[in-house]
Amino acid sequence: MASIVIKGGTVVTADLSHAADVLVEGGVITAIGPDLSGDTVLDAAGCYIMPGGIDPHTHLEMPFMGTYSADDFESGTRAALAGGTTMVVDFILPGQGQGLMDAAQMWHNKSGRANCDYSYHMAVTWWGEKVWEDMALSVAAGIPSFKHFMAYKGALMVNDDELFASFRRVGDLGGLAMVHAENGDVVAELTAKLLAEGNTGPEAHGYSRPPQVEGEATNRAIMIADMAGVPLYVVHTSCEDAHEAIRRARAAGKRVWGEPLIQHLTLDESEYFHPDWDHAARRVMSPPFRDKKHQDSLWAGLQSGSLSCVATDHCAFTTAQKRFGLGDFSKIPNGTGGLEDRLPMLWTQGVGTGRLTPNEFVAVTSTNIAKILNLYPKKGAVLVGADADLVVWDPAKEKVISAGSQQSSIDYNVFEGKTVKGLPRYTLTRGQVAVQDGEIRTEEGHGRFVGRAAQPAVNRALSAWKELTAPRPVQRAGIPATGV
Ligand code: DUC
Ligand code: ZN
Ligand code: ZN
Ligand code: ZN
Repeated sequence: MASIVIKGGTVVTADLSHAADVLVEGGVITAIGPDLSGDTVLDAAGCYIMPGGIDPHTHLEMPFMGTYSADDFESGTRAALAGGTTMVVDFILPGQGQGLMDAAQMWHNKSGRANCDYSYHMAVTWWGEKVWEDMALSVAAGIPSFKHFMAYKGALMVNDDELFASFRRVGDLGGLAMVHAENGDVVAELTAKLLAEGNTGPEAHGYSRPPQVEGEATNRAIMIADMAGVPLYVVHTSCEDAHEAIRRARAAGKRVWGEPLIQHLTLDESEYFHPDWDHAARRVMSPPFRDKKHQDSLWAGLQSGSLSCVATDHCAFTTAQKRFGLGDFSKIPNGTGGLEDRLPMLWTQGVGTGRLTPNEFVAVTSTNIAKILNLYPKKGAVLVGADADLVVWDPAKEKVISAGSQQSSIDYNVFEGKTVKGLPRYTLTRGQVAVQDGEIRTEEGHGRFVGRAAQPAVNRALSAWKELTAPRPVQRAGIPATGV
């Protein structure tokens, strides 16, 4: 079997940095140490050898707001690999009334062209007995994390009674509850008011979803998760109000995690006041970009450990799609890209400024989420036996981000014009070199689905409420309890 040796670099993990060569055979790491040899040599002199990035939050080819997100599993994972990310976790979004496993099959059909490995979260977009039953099948099929939208009223939003019932079910199954935390009722009211007063442009988007709607929903989700006895992962934490709730929950011993996005860390609300409508609309996503106070809070959370993972929420729409919202900001498809730029932007603005150490960078881009999602140490590690999902990172390599040279299918880039210093020299996906000195050598269909096991033993011990009330009646889909 042909082997690859990565020579002359410094291995950087979430724990430590040390000079070593890395030997790769059959898609996995088989040795780490001095003076290794192999059939092919990749020169890592001056570079860091790190676990490839894991993006826990993508929406590839997703039906949303009357259209489909523009990057599919092929272009999305190609963009990921170009930027040093070797795994994505995408959200399965069942339609209203659609069974979860039916939706999962649709996602499996789409993901056959992936260039790197991938996993899924399941979204709970409606509630009923069928969903309650399918949740067990989802866990058995390797999809034990369940996302709930507290916003997008009239479409994806679930109410508190449904949230509580679903969270309890997730807890009983040993899964992970996830939330998009914004108060959808308040967002709907503010949106209607802004439009009625003639505020139709993209600059109104931020006013329709102030930090308070996110702070309130984050607090509510944390309390409901605690009562349900389930761990909680809060996606796209964008502001101090939400971060404060997460920080407080963690300090109180609750198993709650927060996920800032690279966009919220590095772009601010002034983008929505750009005189060019297209410029502003291209940056419309939910939650919206915030001001510097909130950005500082997110960086501080990464430094102190109160926030755990940096994601993208990659949900890219072309300019033509964004223009569906001309004359009504609430119809601008929500979402931005970032898969190719997450690692270079975080390295430049985090490690490059001294805000993060290289080890913290690995933790928040790869290892932490691998542990939270029960992928570790197959993913997120540089260890013998781990998958050879690796990035050989050249801290001296520079470029200016430009849509003209990106892998994503869209016609712009929200980071356009930003200089990044720190880029992949090589990206390896299960031992295959997918990026070599900027040249893309991805192989369509190389990516595989990675199923994940539930963690019932871990999760059972979480909530005092659960301990006090166990054994408890089995609650079926919003239906009266049936007894144990
Ligand atoms: N927010 C976005 O901006 N896009 C996709 C879904 C979401 O919650
Ligand atoms: Zn969301
Ligand atoms: Zn999302
Ligand atoms: Zn292959």
